[in-house]
Amino acid sequence: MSKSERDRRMAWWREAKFGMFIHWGLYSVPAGMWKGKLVSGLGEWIQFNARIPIEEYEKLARHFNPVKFDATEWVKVAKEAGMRYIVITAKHHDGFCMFHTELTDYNIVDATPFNRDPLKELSEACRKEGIKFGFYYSQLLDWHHPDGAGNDWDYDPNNKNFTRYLEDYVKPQLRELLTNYGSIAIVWFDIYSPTPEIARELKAWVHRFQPETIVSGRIDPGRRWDVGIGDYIELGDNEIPEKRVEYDWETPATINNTWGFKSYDHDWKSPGVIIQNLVDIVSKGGNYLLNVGPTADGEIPEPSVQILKKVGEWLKKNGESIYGAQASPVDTRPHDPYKYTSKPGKLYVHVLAWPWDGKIEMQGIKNDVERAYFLAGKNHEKLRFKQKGESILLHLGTKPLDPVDNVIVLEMADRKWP
Ligand code: JFZ
Repeated sequence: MSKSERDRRMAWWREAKFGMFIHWGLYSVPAGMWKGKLVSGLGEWIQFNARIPIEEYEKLARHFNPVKFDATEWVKVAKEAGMRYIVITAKHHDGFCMFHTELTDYNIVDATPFNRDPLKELSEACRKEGIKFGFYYSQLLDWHHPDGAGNDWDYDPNNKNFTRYLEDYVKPQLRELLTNYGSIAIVWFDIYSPTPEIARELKAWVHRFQPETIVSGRIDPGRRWDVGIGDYIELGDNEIPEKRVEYDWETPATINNTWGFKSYDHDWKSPGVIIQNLVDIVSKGGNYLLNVGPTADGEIPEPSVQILKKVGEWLKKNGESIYGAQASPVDTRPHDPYKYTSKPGKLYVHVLAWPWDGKIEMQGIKNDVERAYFLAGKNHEKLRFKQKGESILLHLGTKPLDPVDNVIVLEMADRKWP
């Protein structure tokens, strides 16, 4: 894969910066409870954590009837949040398929009273609204299929045949997903192909059907193999690196503490935390894929909707400093009360903590600043500043415009800087 080919494929993704992850499946029915007891751990791992036999877990399908599901509404929530792409679980580790597949009846169309294909409806709604659509696919762990990995309580691991699983199940399902659901922007594999050869084989298989599809980093364990077969590096859950990463990378993140819905996880991140995480990630060159975990009724939990609405309001005023922005060209220290993003000729100073005296001093600005103003300011009225070599003293005034992140634009003399 040439650099120019990958650059072409990644262009929209580097511009987009912010996406919606959706973990939705049978696990949304128990929602973190089993036989009247709370099951600790991630919502979508309940079958593994409670070692639920397939015969019992399958029965959930007859109770899965998400009549409140409205793909247009979900896409509206993503758009209002300022999210530019959506990745939804097609098949998670429990093996239940959220799309109509000929390979098994263990899918939402054939096994539930719902009898509709949410991936079809969501992909169509995304296309109508200009949101990129992708799907998550668990290519190794499958606690339902006899040849899938991970279920040692119903099956004897010694009798499993992963090659058979890959050839007779995974590849045909990927063909269905890459043939029947329109343009697929991303295939978000998880977690890890068993060997680099299989990872390369899966990536080639995806591109046989849709050459422009981006393949996520978790097609392989990334740096652990040092071969990076995916189109970008997928960091750990909610992991934000200390420093800028000189490659395409993404932080997958929960909005509370679980991916799949849990009825009692109300530990929501505030809009402020989400905005500051987004700024931190973009300032280091990454994308932020933030998750919602819809209920068994087919609704995105209202607290998530309200949080995302507030994030979108901030992005409406300050999106220029995020979408298509480059990582900070100036090093900052972890405790600095500001982060930088940049575009040619502009440095965006994200003031994350308002200085009591209304002033901030910045070092390492290796170009002459011509003008400074609040990005969200009505008329971009000029701010007073004093530059001495590479250091700048900026007078912000005593009242912030925004409670979370006030973005100051420094217009540089060199329109091509950095
Ligand atoms: C995986 C899944 O097991 C989990 O249910 C969820 O879908 C999440 C997005 O992805 O969990 C992982 C996989 C890899 C790492 C961490 C969590 N990792 O490499 O640090």
